Amino acid sequence: MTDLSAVKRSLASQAIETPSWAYGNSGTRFKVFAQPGVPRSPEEKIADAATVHKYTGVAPTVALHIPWDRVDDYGALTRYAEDLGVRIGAINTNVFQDDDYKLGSVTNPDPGIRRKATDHLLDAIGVMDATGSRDLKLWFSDGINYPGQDDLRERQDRLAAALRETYDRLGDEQRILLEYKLFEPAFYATDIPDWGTSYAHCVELGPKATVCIDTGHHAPGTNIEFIVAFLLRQNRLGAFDFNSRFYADDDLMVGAADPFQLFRIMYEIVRADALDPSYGIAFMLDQCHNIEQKIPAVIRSVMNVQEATAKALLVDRDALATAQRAGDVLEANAVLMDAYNTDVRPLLAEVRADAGLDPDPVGAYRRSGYQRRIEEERAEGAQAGWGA
Ligand SMILES: [Mn+2]
Repeated sequence: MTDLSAVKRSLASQAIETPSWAYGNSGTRFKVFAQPGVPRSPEEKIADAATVHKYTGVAPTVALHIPWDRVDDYGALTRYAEDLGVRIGAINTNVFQDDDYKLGSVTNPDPGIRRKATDHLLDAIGVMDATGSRDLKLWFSDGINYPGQDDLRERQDRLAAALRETYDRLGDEQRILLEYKLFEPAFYATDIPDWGTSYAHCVELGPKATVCIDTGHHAPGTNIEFIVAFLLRQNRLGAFDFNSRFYADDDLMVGAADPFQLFRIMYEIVRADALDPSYGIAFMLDQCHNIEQKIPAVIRSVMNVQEATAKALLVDRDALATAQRAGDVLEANAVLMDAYNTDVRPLLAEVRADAGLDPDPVGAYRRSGYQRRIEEERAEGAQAGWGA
């Protein structure tokens, strides 16, 4: 039997990090549709993130992206966030938007460009020192489009050298989260295409380097929960970038495309007792709300993670273990599916009510008048979320 009060405690203490870029305008290569009320500054992105936390109670940190969220005084920005009831989370680097990076950043054949890219990573650790952030998130667009374009193995050597220099600059409490992506923008070979490549570089670097699983960065049909289980066993799972994919790196709301997959992922987390923030996994969203209203979309995404988590916590692990040991295939599957098929919305409504929150976070946001206020206040000078 599952202990319901323990489930509620776990849900109440869950922490999901939202990304600053989710609040700004975003789009595809074809068009960015501007929305009214989007933030014009890092401070306004943080204010929107604090609003999501206010209505969900489980989104206490916001990830920043440098240079999109560059400010003169990161100490002041940190205090600004704390005054609004949130903290600065992971610092995301950007070595993909400069003309110099056409042939790669840290794997570029030109040592001068590699130096520039690595310096950006080192600068980002300086930002972390000021914000008190634990995590440096590294994603590299590096790769090649044509066979023979560059030397595959030498590019790994260049990558390893840049990662080593960055790792050695980390403080005692700081970590690298090394993300991978199968393809795009490189179409023939990406320098960190999969979790195995990321994992191998992390092992080479040391214990402060861990893998970040972006749920949208896999080939169709990839068993992501297997990757989760494997990395947990190796103590190398540092973070998730949650989102949904139908076709490629679609960055849609987590749980929208495949809520069952999200449940299976969260079950592996629960199975490893790795849900509590003290375990050290950063559960982050990495999404772009191109056509839907942004703040309620982030709230909805947080709720989707909560629902998958609640179902995972409801799995009767004793009954599952018994069925598994007995080799009872159908019963083991049924135990898992019983939990998945439970409607956990009333349970989560109780958890929110217990925390003094409205049981309906999206409804509460819509009734709050916040959207109308930001559309008026930010009528002039809205900035694109994908640029500084
Ligand atoms: Mn990502």
